[in-house]
Amino acid sequence: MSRNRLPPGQQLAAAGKWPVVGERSPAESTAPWTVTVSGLVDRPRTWTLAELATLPQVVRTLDIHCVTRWSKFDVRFGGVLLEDVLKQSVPSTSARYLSFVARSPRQHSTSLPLDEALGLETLLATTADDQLLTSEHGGPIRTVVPGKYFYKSLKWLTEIRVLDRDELGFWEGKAGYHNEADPWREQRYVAANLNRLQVAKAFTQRNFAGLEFQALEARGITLEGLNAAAAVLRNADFRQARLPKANFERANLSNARFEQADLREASFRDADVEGADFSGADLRGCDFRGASLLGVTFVGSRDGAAAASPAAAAIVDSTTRFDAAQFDQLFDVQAAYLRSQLV
Ligand SMILES: Nc1nc2c(c(=O)[nH]1)N[C@H]1C(S)=C(S)[C@@H](COP(=O)(O)O)O[C@H]1N2
Ligand SMILES: [Mo]
Repeated sequence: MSRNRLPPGQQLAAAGKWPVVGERSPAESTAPWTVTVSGLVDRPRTWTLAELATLPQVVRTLDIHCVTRWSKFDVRFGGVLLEDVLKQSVPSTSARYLSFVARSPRQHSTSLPLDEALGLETLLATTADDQLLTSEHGGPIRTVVPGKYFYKSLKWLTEIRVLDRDELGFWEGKAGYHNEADPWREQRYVAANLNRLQVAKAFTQRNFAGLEFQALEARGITLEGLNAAAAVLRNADFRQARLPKANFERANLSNARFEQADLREASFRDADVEGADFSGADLRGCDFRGASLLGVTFVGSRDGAAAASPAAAAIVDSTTRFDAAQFDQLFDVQAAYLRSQLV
């Protein structure tokens, strides 16, 4: 038997109904519609719709799943493959992420890892059920990303930025929507036990103080000066996040991931960072006094990969503060690495 087509927590929208979610219309402009491929590519290019129409046209019948719990089966989307557009621009070897940007009042955006966007066969769609896309559903052109919540499918596409780091989109960076967005794993919001308004407020005010997030997904996020005092952030993923001057005093960060994060002048005083991974993070000016450091990684990675490569070592210098006694909690190679850097 084939697996249930309806992901957990979803309901089918009424027959023939397709709700409009989020922005309802693009930015007003009389300029002809274009789609630009920019960033880490050998050949940046701006396409008119007529030029895009010369690429191979594909039709895909897809199920869409909105994070607000409605799904719609068998929408026939027509357009061109992202892959066919990107390959004309030749992404450079450092390209890892794509940010899709809308010609909309708030320049709405959403992002995906490059490999995933291609692997899922992302479409730049111009038709749905054999009709031109209506404006409210993203016409004249939108992305459609099969297998993700529909918020990863951007209406009114006007730019595809090719990047080496993730830049979180509008919902993901401002409203706590999950950056991976897999409907089969119910990756709706970064914090399962907070409602969307609470999460949105925490992010816009950069104030997580005292809040509890389960396995917060905050990879690549920018939250300079975040106040996360006494927050419960076990298993949080802050890889590559920009968190200078963040306040994590007394927070529970056990097993959190901070690889490659910018943590300059952050405070972890009296925090629990047991099992956390700081490899590659910038820890200049950071304060770890009083923190519990059992099993922390500063050099090499917790996954054992790239153990000896210099990029995998945290940046630590005489401005990074520890109590001498804390080194007893660390594995020998970790303590030796810190001692070698702190002099
Ligand atoms: N430009 C833009 N694209 C967007 C949004 C938005 O607000 N602006 N909302 C997203 C969300 S949350 C969903 S569910 C789908 C909704 O698409 P629809 O209105 O065609 O159903 O578009 C996504 N793409
Ligand atoms: Mo959505």
